[in-house]
Amino acid sequence: MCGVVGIFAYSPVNLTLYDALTVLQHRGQDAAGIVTLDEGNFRQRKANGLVSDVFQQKHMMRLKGNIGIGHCRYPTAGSSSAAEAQPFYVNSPFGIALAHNGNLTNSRELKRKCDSIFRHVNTTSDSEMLLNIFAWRLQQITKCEHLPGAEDIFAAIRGVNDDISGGYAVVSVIIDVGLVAFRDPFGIRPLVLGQRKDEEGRTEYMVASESVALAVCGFELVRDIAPGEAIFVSKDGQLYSSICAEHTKLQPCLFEYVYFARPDSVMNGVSVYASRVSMGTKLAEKIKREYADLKIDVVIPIPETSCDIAVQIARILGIPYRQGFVKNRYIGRTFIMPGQKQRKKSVRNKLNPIPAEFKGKRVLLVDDSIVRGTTSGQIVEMAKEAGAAAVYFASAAPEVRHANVYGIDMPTKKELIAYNRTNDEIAALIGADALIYQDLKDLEDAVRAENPALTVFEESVFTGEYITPGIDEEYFAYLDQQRSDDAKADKAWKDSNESLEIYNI
Ligand code: PIN
Repeated sequence: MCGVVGIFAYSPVNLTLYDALTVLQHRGQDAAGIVTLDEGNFRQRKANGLVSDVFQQKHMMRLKGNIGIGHCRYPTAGSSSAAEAQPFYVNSPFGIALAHNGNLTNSRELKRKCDSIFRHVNTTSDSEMLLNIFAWRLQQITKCEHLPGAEDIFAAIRGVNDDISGGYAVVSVIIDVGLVAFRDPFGIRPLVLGQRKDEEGRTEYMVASESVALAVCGFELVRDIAPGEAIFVSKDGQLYSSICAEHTKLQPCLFEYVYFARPDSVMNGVSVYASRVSMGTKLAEKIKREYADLKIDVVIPIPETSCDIAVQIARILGIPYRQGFVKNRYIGRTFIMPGQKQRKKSVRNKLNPIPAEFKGKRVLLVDDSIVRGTTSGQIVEMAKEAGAAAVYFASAAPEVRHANVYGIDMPTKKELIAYNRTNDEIAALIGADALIYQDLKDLEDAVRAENPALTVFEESVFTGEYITPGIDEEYFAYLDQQRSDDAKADKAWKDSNESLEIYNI
């Protein structure tokens, strides 16, 4: 996952972009970047690391200008090198910088297309390809005879949407032109629009992956960018919008609600927090219905996404809720670390049990999801070592059995614990005395409770049904080769030996 932000204002945007990226940090902790537009020139800073590490005062001072975009990265396709930190930049046909959240599933085709139109891409990043396709489309439309206006930009994005496939939320700035943002035709990846008034009453605009970034930066949420919609804020502050895809249908990623988004965000008209509370309600009802004979003494969340879910389960079951694990908040999300060995070690570093909450008790551990099951297994082991008499495990998401191709970095299918396994087999592998998964319909209903118009979701990790074309065995073979732990370890090694760092100020 990644976080994106774009701001048009009448005063410098560097600090607001920085604040927004800090608030979106949970979406990616691998690299961060900002590009601002300073009187006909781009200013850029990007590097590997957390937002607070990447931007020092000297960088902030140089990031001048009233329009800019920002990105924080969690690598999905491509590698995690500094050269692939976003935004990317091209100087032809105009100065264009672009950053994106998501994954393009036809990146191999796009690479061939870039070669055929003589646009050189310097990295394996699908974002760099996307930028070059966008630039090429703008070039076709304007013939390099004039700067693009709103209609030219929308026509170019219509072309881009024909060329690319996958899940994407894009922000871009064009020198002397303005700020551009667009979302894929299914609205798989999130993108919201906000506005605020400056001291003179002029309207300033912000787009971001999550509404929490708007709230923290003093912008009010106007609406979600619609599926296939593009918006353009011209350099003189006019907002234009257009649906730039022929067939659009809102089918947002269900997993955003399960785990990725911050609870204080509102996505597609649904409070993420409220959806998680509803997930707890649904799961508790299932436990009452189908696991009535389980004797549970205490409900313990595996912090922290699942806390909101577990409180509700405890309330509905009428069983005490206890924070039995203490989380070291200075260690990053274990899920987000590359390479299996590092992941294993960091679970123990990150969570520590309070023995009194476990000793002699039958505990119900609650997590948002079980992906590989490695951390779940270690946590069950910790609970038993702390003296639990029985350990039951509840997951707020159903069995994750299929790879994600739209920008959530899940392991390959074979590395998923639920792949080709029954509930009993999974329970045995993680060492749980009972394992309760949320039903998919309940998860959908939990999210749609606040917005009944959300009839369908992108939920391929649970169903194996992919909503864009070309997701076939051949594509999975390619993904497997990109995403396996071995491939990641290899990439990490190469990246650590890399010396190429371009465009940094
Ligand atoms: C962690 C959220 N959540 C915990 C992410 C672990 C799957 N994992 C997905 C569970 S946090 S595993 O609350 O945001 O810190 O199944 O792959 O072992």
